[in-house]
Amino acid sequence: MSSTSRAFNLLQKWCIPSSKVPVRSTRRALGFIPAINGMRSSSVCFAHELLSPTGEIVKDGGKKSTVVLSHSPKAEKVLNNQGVGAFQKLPMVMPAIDILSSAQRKARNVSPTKGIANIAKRERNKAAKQLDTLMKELAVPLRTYIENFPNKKYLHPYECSLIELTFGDGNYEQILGRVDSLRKKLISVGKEHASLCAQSSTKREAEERLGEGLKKVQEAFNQGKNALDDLLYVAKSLRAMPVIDPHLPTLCLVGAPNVGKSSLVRILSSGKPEVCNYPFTTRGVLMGHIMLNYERFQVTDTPGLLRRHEDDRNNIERLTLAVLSHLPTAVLYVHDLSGDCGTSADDQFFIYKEIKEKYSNRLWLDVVSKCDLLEDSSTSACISNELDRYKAFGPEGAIPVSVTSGMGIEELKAKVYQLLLSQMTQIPAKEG
Ligand SMILES: Nc1nc2c(ncn2[C@@H]2O[C@H](COP(=O)(O)OP(=O)(O)OP(=O)(O)O)[C@@H](O)[C@H]2O)c(=O)[nH]1
Ligand SMILES: [Mg+2]
Repeated sequence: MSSTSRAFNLLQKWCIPSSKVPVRSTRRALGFIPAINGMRSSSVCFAHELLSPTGEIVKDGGKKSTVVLSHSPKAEKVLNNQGVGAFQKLPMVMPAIDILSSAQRKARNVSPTKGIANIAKRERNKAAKQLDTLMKELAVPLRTYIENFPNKKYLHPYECSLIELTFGDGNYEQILGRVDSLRKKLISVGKEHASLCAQSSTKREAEERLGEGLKKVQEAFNQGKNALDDLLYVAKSLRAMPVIDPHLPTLCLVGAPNVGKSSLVRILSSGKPEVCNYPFTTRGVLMGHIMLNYERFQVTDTPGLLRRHEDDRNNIERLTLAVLSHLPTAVLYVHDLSGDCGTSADDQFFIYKEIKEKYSNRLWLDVVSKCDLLEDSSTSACISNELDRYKAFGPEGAIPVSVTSGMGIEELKAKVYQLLLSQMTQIPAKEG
């Protein structure tokens, strides 16, 4: 399977919209989603450990420990206190082809240990050292990645959800597992052939065994390098995600698809999400900021929610629920009663009731959008049925707005500001 079709399959498997993935060349897919901010990487707990030439971790005392994605309780505490931000600290993953060519160059430049007069001995010493260098130069970067990509267990729950929803459950760990298998394979093949070289009895035999060893290590690398391409894609996607600071007051726009959420984000904040007249234009969590009276607030745009059972929701919808569930946001719920968005008022009412009940503890504002398209409904003031009232006016207290005519926008801005100020008093201060 070619790299491109493999990358495409991966996108399908992970439910990532391929339209959002710019492909730089036919060889590699690039990341697309701007996202979030994280915690200390696992390097924290390996600060006193050394690398052996083979990329294994050797403790100060010389005892080997396996490369594990775990953290000491102390490191875990550090991680948890830091909140979100881990994705900004991910290691830079080098393309597989660059790792290989750099390792081959370094191996070629290795010279035999000085002072060996015997030609056969010198040659077999050089061959073993070259193979050892190649193996080390390939294995060490891989070990660094495995160590420094965070263990989901210690991530902020929001970041954990982002990984699961973006790449599919278990795929993140699976990719890291494949990188680790590749590392182990390289060490085993490299060691085996370095040992053969070291046992050569003539110069010629050492040269032949070196050639064979270099070939085998390279073959092993090429067989498993897909894992590195996938890890590179994961790193780029995660690093590009918007950074949400849970210690800043945040407004989250929620509603059915195509109701005008992104249009409002553009008017209320510095965020410039795409606006189009079709549902699910917004497929990831996007960010904007509001600066007001020297205070900074965050605004998140989220994918639309459809009327369906929670278990049937797709990963794009679940991103919205992840924001609501794991981040202390205030909600700006958008209702479109104009008939323009594609979700009926009945369905919007149903979704609204469900979300409002689930997140009843949130500070909340309702807006009825696209009011320029609505007829004057003042005659309906005496409606008593809740659903009919909703269809005419939206929920009680909803602000009628229109980004097209500007109606209600100043009132909305003032109320949003008040809401965010109230939210500020509820956010616990940053520790440390
Ligand atoms: N007439 C009118 N059209 C609007 C208004 N606000 C948004 N629209 C249009 O409604 C459509 C959807 O707007 P978006 O802001 O992309 O809606 P969304 O809720 O972010 O959509 P998704 O990201 O797909 O869920 C676009 O064609 C907008 O131009 C408004 O106040 N009046
Ligand atoms: Mg949108």
